[in-house]
Amino acid sequence: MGFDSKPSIVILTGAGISAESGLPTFRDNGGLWEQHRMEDVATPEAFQRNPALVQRFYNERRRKLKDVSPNAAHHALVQLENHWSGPLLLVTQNVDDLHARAGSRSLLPMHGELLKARCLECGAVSVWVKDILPESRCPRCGQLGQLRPHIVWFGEMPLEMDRIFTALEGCGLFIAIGTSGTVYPAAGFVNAVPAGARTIEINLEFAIAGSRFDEQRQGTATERVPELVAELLK
Ligand code: BJW
Repeated sequence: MGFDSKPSIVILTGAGISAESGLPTFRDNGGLWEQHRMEDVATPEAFQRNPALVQRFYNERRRKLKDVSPNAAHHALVQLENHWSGPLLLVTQNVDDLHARAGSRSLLPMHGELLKARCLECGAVSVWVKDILPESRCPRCGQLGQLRPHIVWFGEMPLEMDRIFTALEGCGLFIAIGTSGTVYPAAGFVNAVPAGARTIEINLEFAIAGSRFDEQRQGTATERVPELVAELLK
């Protein structure tokens, strides 16, 4: 079903949209949290306790980005952005660069980006495509060994929350793709949209308990997202 006028769209993506590109999700079978305890690699305390382990976890994931490419779901969202005449904001929980590489422009990576490093000394955020090592220097202030991955860990504030909630509160369509909806604040975004807004969820599988979305479309992101985009642009 299409729209008569063009409402503002907010799209939230999670690890499921990149799964078919070859990047593991967190909580599925074979996911990242099966091999690593999230308390050991994705908290500020873990980084203080064992920076080498945390850097290795993110260095390995950063290296892997070279071997993967955006898939049909990432590309379909670019089509939607290019042809939708209303406002559109793509909020991703993913730290990979696949939306950006596909060509999404109105993109907000709320949990940070693997290809950036942040300096604990001067706060500068720099593009960083290599491993972060003890001998790495901040490109801005030159300090040695003070770079951390530009990633939002548990207990830290996700990025640009004001901009996200402003968009949610003004949207007419909210679409969540490939996220388990277990991590807040993203899991609560569906509750922040106006009462009349349409809400659609795409996922490989759904919990049996009731959903907070108007529509649930079950299937892979590479099937369901291009389908939905074609419907919306009809
Ligand atoms: C497919 C598919 C295919 C597979 N096609 N689909 C107690 C109660 C409530 C909240 C809290 C609490 N205790 C602590 C909190 C807060 C905490 C939190 O939510 N914890 C929960 C675990 C309970 N949150 C925070 O700390 C956040 N900060 C915060 O809250 O600040 C305060 C604040 C308050 C109010 C407003 C604003 C701020 C920070 C969260 C940081 C999350 N960081 C991580 C790791 C870092 C990034 C990284 O290393 O990559 O981000 S955790 C991890 O989970 C990662 C992801 O972005 C995030 C979400 O995971 P996602 O994407 O949903 O992946 P999965 O694996 O869970 O699901 C994949 C889905 O895809 C599945 O459903 C599959 O079915 C599906 N799928 N293949 C379609 N082909």
